[in-house]
Amino acid sequence: MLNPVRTRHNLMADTKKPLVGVIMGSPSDWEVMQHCAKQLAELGVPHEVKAISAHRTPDLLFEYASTAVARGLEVIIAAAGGAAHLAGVTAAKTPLPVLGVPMESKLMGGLDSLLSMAQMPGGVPVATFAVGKAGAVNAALFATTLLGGKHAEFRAAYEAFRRNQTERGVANQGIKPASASG
Ligand code: RP5
Repeated sequence: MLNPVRTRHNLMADTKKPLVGVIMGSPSDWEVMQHCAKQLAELGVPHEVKAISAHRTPDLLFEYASTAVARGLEVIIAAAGGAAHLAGVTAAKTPLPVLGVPMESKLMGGLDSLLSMAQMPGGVPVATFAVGKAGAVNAALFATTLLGGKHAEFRAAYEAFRRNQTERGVANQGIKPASASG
């Protein structure tokens, strides 16, 4: 769960001015979205994390999205589950790229979230990622590649991440077959 001392809709996850806004429909999404924030932190990307709901706090979301450019944000990552309208409504109120992360849901395992997020009408794009942790991490990586087009340090950080990942894969090719006795 979000650390209650650090939530309050204004958590700065970095002392530098945030370039990425990570928002989620509920503090209950933090269990998954912490992996997004962790990945951004590991890449040195200044970001902020907030719980804002398209349904429960719509005015707050409108204010957040419509002031995002003026506040210096360059990418917004929006996570929500179920009737997952957060990313779409955010995209409707900002010209910034919006990356959506569907959360797993109790009813349909996140398929409802995925479709709610992905099936945007033409003209208002949301780049929708995989359900759950993989989507949370990939949204962070993708946000970093977007920033890399303008900021050389984030391009370099992303390239180093990919290099390390490949090196680890090359070094760990061995699979230990399960023993017959189990
Ligand atoms: C969505 O409803 C949230 O993004 C969350 O995934 C889901 C459940 O929220 P809570 O009832 O746990 O606050 O809006």
